[in-house]
Amino acid sequence: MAATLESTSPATGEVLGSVPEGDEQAVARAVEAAQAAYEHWRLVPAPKRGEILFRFAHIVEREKAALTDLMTREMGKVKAEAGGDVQEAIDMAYYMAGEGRRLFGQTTPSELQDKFNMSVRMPVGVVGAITPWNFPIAIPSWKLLPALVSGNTVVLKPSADTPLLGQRFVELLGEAGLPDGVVQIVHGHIGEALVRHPGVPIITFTGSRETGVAVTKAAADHLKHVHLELGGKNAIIVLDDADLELAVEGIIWSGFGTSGQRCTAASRVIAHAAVYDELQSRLVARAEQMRLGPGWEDDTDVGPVINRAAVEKIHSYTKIGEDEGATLLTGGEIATDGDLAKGHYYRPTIFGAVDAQMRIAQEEIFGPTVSLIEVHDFDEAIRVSNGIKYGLSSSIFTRDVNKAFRAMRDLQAGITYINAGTTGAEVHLPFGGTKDTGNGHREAGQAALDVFTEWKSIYVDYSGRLQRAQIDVAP
Ligand code: UN1
Repeated sequence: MAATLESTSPATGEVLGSVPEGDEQAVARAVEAAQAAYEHWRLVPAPKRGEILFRFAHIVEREKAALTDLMTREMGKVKAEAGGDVQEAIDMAYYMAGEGRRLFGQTTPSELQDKFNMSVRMPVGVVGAITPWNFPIAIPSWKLLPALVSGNTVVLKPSADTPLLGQRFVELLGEAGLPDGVVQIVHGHIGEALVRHPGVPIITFTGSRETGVAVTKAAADHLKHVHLELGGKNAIIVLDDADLELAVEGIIWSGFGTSGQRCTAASRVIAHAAVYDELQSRLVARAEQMRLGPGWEDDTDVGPVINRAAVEKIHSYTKIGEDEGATLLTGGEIATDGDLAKGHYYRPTIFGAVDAQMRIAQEEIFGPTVSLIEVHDFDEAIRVSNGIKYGLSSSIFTRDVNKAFRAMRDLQAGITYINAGTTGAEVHLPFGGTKDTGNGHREAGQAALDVFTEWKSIYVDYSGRLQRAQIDVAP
């Protein structure tokens, strides 16, 4: 009997369904089919490819409520956030559909007479897309839609924690009119087989730093293009002139939204000494009011975390923080009251008196744990914010326009928010990070096309004679 992969709800442990589990042979078959499909897909005019994405956007809009509900069950995030995740895919589909009529290259003058120069974006072939569970509809859209509109075909490996959403995503692309074979899906723990397959010239991966390094090494033998979106240890700076209530809202949303399981989550708060105490007490009060529960219930503020291993990892960091001498202000425990015991719930956790070098302030926890760090001036705040290996998102709350602009210049991160938390990226701007958050590429916006295309420069000589560049130029 063929192996299957079960999907269970992190909210209740209930089995939601299953999908066929792939192995190395399944990867090989998927790549072969995607290679065959590439030969005709690359020739479909880009505006036509875009029209399919446009129809996909409509279909996902129609399916938004159902996908949102499934996401609250399979991944666990609360209804409003699950709806946002689906909306992000709709937005990306409309945006990339439009790219079908742009995909702009450059035309330039030639240094020679009767010669025409231009550059065009070329598709590359089969893209291997490895997507995480935390944005199970949005992130596949970030990867697949720019890859497809550019003329590539794709083998998608969604997270083993959210296979049903991955499956649904691909089914809806089919319904939108994507030709057979253009997108393949393989489930299970087959990421390495996909990364090593010689027929897959591009790998796009979102996940941990450690896996990102392994992906890069495995892809090196075939000199693959590798796009990585890795971790974060994002900070919100709160200066002494900040609107404190607004800062509290931003921290609660960015720190505990999606139960802290966003690459862009705020896991550090860097507060000026003049507002530190007040901020701390307001944050603790707010965190303690948050209601844990299944994402589909209207009054749930914080949903479950993804699985048992995640809850254990998060809890191990609570112990690490206590051992390091930080003050556990609230939370710090697995929630098991009533029906919560059936799922994987962790209480919103805040540590005070955190030193910037502690492990809880340096390592990605990927859960609802926020560390408060006190600083004494703007320069120290920037130094602390930058004093980590990652560089994804960053934020500052201040009413001083000069400090805001200095922060925009000096924060070492791919994203900076002014007077907003660290989450909330929009699809038409580049998304990604500096330092160990990635390898210099960006998703979303025009920048995504750079991951999925290669430039070709074309020279057309209509002079009817040999014209040698650099030599036969007019004096
Ligand atoms: C992620 O956490 O991997 O800006 C993506 C945000 C979301 C996307 C997060 N729009 O937080």
